[in-house]
Amino acid sequence: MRGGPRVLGIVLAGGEGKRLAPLTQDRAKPAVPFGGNYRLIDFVLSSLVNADIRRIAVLTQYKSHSLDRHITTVWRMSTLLGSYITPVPAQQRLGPRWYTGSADAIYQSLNLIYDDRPEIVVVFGADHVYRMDPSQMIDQHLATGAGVTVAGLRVPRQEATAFGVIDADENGKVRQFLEKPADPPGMPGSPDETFASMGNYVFTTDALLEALRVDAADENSVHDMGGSIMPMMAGAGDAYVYDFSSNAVPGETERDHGYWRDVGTLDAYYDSHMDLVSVSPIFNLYNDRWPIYTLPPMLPPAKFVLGGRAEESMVSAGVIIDGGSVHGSVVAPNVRVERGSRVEASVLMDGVHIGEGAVVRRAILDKNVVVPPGAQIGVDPERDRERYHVSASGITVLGKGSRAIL
Ligand code: ADQ
Repeated sequence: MRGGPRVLGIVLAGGEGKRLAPLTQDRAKPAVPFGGNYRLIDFVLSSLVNADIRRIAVLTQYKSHSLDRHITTVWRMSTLLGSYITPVPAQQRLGPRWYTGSADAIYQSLNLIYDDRPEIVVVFGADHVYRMDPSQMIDQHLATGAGVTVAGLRVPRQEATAFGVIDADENGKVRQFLEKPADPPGMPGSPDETFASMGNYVFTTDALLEALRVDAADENSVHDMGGSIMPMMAGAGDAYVYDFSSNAVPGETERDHGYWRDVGTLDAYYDSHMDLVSVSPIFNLYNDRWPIYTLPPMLPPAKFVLGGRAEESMVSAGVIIDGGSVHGSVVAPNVRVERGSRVEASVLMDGVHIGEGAVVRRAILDKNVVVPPGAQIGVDPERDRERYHVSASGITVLGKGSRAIL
């Protein structure tokens, strides 16, 4: 933040993403491709960089190879100008073990904070699709003088059981923080709504260091931001909620104001793609006033030949639609769609090949999947269940490099 306090960004990018399998079989969840050109981590890093937060440590852990490569190639910053975005592997400073939880990840990487000497530490998750201006949250944090401010999303009370739930008073002061409670409390004046934690926090550095020290000494703690640090700081009266609905990002429309999705399950991941492709999308990637950055591959433009066409779809560079048709889908670079084939309401990742006469419906096809001529996916749900991974709501998913069965 220009002219403001010295801010260090820490991005928690070590999640395993088990519920996104098979997409997370070979890669960390924040490295999962999204929206044709992007990876999930691009959303949080774009929000931080757009707010001029340009010293960022990305804490990685599981299967981090493609994540590390993506960060170091796409997000390289000029250290000469005092900026850096750097992946930080599990440092195992405190013994030969992986991180036990997200707070332990920060605790084991405390040297980053000591080296940088920030006044404010912004700790954001890496698994979500959204646009946010963190500087507005930092402004509120400074105004309240709280030790921590947590971003809250208003959701129907019953839908909040999968989240950290923030029970706050009318002034936004957190009374208690409950990690994934069975029966979330309502909000003052709005009993059927509650604040779900977005997993994004702004800390005053000293308050963070003290909370981590106390937590590390507690042998019974799960050493987790939502599971231990937040309940502790809320209990001490040192936490405020930031209402995400008040966040205004340049160029957003009324439709995509407040868009935030936890794409932790295959169905949520799929639905979030469908949010991109309608005529007036509820999440708009074309807002160039708050861009989502990535490094587009150096490829020729998409080409449509022999009557090949795409409607209500996003089609990336290097794609050839060769007589096939695509509808309501997101198509990543280098995909081929051959003659007489039909792709509907699907997510095709880099290098997917759809053979002649094949049909693909309501499917997620990971990188380099081959659908041989005449194969059908998403047409007969029972048959798909025997052969492939099918999500709770019936989305057929083929893992990286696999070949559909005829
Ligand atoms: P979860 O997503 O269930 O809930 P977690 O699995 O800890 O919590 O993931 C949070 C973030 O930390 C993710 O970005 C993940 O990649 C990362 N992460 C997890 N373990 C890590 C580790 N050991 N090292 C580095 N990074 C790690 C959290 C909060 C809830 C909140 C939801 C919002 O605990 O309160 O509601 O996020 O999605």
